[in-house]
Amino acid sequence: MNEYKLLLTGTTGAGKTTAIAAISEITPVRTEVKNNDASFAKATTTVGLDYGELTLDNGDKLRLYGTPGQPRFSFMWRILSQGALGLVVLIDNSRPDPLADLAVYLEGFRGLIDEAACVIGVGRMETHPQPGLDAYAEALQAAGVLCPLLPVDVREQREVLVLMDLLLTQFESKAVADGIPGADLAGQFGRATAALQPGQA
Ligand SMILES: Nc1nc2c(ncn2[C@@H]2O[C@H](COP(=O)(O)OP(=O)(O)OP(=O)(O)O)[C@@H](O)[C@H]2O)c(=O)[nH]1
Ligand SMILES: [Mg+2]
Repeated sequence: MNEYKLLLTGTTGAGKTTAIAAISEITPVRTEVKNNDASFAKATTTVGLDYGELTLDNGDKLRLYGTPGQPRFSFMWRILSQGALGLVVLIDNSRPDPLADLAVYLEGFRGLIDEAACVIGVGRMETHPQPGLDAYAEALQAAGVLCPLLPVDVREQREVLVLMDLLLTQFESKAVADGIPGADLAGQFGRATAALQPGQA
């Protein structure tokens, strides 16, 4: 059995814990505490990490890790990045400067992004359409990062699955380009999750 580690990162409230809970087949391991930071209105925040699992069609396992959101825990980003196959960056478009948030994660996870795969999901675009996806695409290009970018609502299981699928597909393409036989991860993932019902992950 092979195991693959995927990371989700993003600012506090971007939805890392929600996204992992949406697709994990085990009850996610959370390290939530009551939020005492008045700068964001949320009852709980993750201080360590989130962890969830998803078994692929062939029995291989995806291990899903959510990083702590706050930059003061950024020392953990490096630890968690080790051996990861890819990174999902979740952006909350309702924050004051979400493009600056993106820059923080592109910088903080540069090694992983360059060596592995990444996908950017921008949340809350319905209520906060600006900055638009064009601005994000320009920022990615300026940073020399090539990865899929899409709006996402992490409360929707299907949308979280799309993010993961994009990550696995990229990993597969890179493996093939590097002459390594692909593990058909995206296909395994698609078959494993096809029957998932919302809330039944
Ligand atoms: N209204 C609305 N709520 C959203 C949307 N996306 C996410 N949320 C909510 O935003 C909250 C996200 O919280 P978490 O999943 O705890 O965020 P997190 O990234 O784990 O945050 P930290 O652990 O503090 O770093 C949840 O209550 C979601 O339901 C959206 O598009 N619209
Ligand atoms: Mg969290």
